[in-house]
Amino acid sequence: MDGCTAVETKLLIDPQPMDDLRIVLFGKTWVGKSTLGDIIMGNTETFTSKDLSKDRTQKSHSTVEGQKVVVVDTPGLFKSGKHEDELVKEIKRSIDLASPGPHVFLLVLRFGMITSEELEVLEVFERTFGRRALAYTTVVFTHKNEEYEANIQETMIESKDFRELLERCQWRYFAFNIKDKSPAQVTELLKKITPMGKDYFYTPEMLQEAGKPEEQEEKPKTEQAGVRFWKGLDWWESFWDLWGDIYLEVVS
Ligand SMILES: Nc1nc2c(ncn2[C@@H]2O[C@H](COP(=O)(O)OP(=O)(O)OP(=O)(O)O)[C@@H](O)[C@H]2O)c(=O)[nH]1
Ligand SMILES: [Mg+2]
Repeated sequence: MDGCTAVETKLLIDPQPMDDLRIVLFGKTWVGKSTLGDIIMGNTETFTSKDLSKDRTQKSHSTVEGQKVVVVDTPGLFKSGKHEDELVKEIKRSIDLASPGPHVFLLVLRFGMITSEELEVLEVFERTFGRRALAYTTVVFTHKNEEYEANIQETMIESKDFRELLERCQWRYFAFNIKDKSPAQVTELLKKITPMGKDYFYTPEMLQEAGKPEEQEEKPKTEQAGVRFWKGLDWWESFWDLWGDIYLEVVS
């Protein structure tokens, strides 16, 4: 089982049932984090409630098809008038709120607007939670529309930033259509982001390490992709069948 840490190897052999699935939402302001959080929780208006401060990290929980889900919504990046240090401090509270630590970060991006600013979102994410957090991250594109399937191919070919962003998240992504209120879409998303075992999560210790020189010097390791990478191999194969030739053409 080359490339797996001891705990990951144990999880592959001995998958454990999840008590709760803990999710942290992260992204630029106004991309749809709170809306996504509410839909995951079963079409509530928890995070989009007018009474909630948009500048605070908020937690809520729900049960989706028998699975307890904890969602932590964070304030949006790049809001005018907000100092990054203060914001990052507030966002870091998400790790305590998702105690003992989130199984997954959803990096929420608005599809179709992948520019250097979106890469900057990823930079802030890495500065906040450290490079190791990428192994627990799935990109969620909001604003999915009918043209999405055609657009994604075009965007992938044309936008180096887009490819770089997805590469750094090990090509884990999901396009979410907020107009589709059926539970099937949420079930599909949860299936994609659920790790193999309840003990595979980002920890407060990793947060402590984030930004330290050792972490910055650390090269990305294949094992950091973790259990979800291995679990996602079947997905990867079908993805590669579809896009592999195009990708090779672009990089060659
Ligand atoms: N058409 C469309 N509108 C969306 C989508 N997602 C969110 N919106 C709308 O975009 C606006 C912002 O959504 P929010 O969920 O409040 O965004 P946010 O990222 O939580 O914003 P901040 O809390 O300010 O960082 C709302 O008017 C949503 O209804 C989407 O996928 N498609
Ligand atoms: Mg919000």
